[in-house]
Amino acid sequence: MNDTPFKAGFVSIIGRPNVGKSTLLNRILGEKIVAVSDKPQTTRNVIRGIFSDKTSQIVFVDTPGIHTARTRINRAMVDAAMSAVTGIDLMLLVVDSTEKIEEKFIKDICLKAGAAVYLVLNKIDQVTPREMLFSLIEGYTSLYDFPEIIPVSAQTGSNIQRLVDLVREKLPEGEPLFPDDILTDLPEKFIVAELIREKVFRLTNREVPYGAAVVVEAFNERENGLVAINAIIMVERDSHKGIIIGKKGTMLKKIGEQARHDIERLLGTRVYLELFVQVQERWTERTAMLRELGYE
Ligand SMILES: Nc1nc2c(ncn2[C@@H]2O[C@H](COP(=O)(O)OP(=O)(O)OP(=O)(O)O)[C@@H](O)[C@H]2O)c(=O)[nH]1
Ligand SMILES: [Mg+2]
Repeated sequence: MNDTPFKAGFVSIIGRPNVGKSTLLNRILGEKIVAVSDKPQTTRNVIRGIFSDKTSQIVFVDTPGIHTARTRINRAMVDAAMSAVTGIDLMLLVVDSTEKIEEKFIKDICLKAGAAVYLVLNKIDQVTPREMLFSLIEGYTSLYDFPEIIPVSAQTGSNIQRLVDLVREKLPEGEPLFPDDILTDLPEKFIVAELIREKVFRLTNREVPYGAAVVVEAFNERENGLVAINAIIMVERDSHKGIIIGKKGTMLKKIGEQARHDIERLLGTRVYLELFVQVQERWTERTAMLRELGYE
């Protein structure tokens, strides 16, 4: 064991919206730190998740899905994703194996990549018949000389260990950059806001989730071990506020209950969570607000 060199490095997770990048990060870490939903453009920031074991420390960089962005906030999201294409040791280009191959997109990203690119074929649990996988792999092989093409299911965990092993092989020898017991370099407050935002994404529809942001205002550890958290859900319109609160407050209660469950799991303590809803018109187009929320 002692002659196994320690490996360390940065690995970005890049791809179209909704292909399962964030699900993959949570699965590798074994904890939920980033929001996942069935709606595209769930992830808004670049978020580093740190995987540590005896022989390696791998900093995985989750990114917003790359798409043709029209609004200001979406442009900021795509810029953030593109910033993680370089300055890394390896890129995981994630695709949905139930979708058809986007030749131009794949080639473009591979050309811009500042490091080797592994192709990750996600959602293989949805591919039937299995033989389809072979023709898919052939198709991707003819596009670019990927050192590895790895079929996985981030949802079921299938082949994820193999993926981590292959990532480790490609990383340089080096010392860990972070303590081995932290999951991310972001403050707890940020992850808490992300978990609350996930519930808004999952439980509301149409334009409501896209106009919502979450800010954690207070995070206090009480003597009895309980953590008291106050957070504001910011929305763009009065009508959205009504939807988030719901009939007799039922929606807000549901968001709060589900978020508290995830936060308690993450922190390993009991949590008292209080949520407020506030209207901030057109915040998704306002530079100062975007900057304040960490989106620019
Ligand atoms: N069946 C199946 N569904 C998956 C798998 N991985 C992710 N999903 C689902 O795909 C949807 C999108 O997952 P996300 O992890 O939020 O996707 P993303 O690529 O991070 O999306 P953005 O943040 O919007 O760019 C969710 O409904 C996931 O549950 C998988 O391996 N199999
Ligand atoms: Mg995501």
